[in-house]
Amino acid sequence: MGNKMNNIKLKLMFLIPIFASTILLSKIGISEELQVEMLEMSYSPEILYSEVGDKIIWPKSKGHNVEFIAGPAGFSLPKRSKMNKQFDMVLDIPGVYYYWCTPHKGTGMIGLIVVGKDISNKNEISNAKAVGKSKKKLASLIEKLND
Ligand SMILES: [Cu+2]
Repeated sequence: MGNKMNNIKLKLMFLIPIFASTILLSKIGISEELQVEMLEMSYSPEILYSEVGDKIIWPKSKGHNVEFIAGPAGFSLPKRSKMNKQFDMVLDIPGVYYYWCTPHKGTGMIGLIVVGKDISNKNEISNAKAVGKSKKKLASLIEKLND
């Protein structure tokens, strides 16, 4: 009897960590790392499609940064990123996000991220503030959004 109990305890000691790490691994497995390059005067891609929980990385690029302007309801705007530094962001709310490069917002250096294929807030995004050439650019990016 005592032996049997010890056996069960022993099995649990092995099984619990296996279950826990399986859950952990499957969580890691579904989130990806995606990159947006900061080129001369634009982001690439200008529209990034991601899934909830993906990590988005803007590798450092001289003279550029990332400043979020709008996103879906419940999204609180992060502090704008430092110039010449890599910026990482995990977006957990489905919807369209809009950001620009602080020094180049007037020349059309803006980007959109669509999380979870959800474009239900695209009208709010198209009404968000835009400066100079970014007004036209924002309208054209909104037009390109996939349903
Ligand atoms: Cu820039």
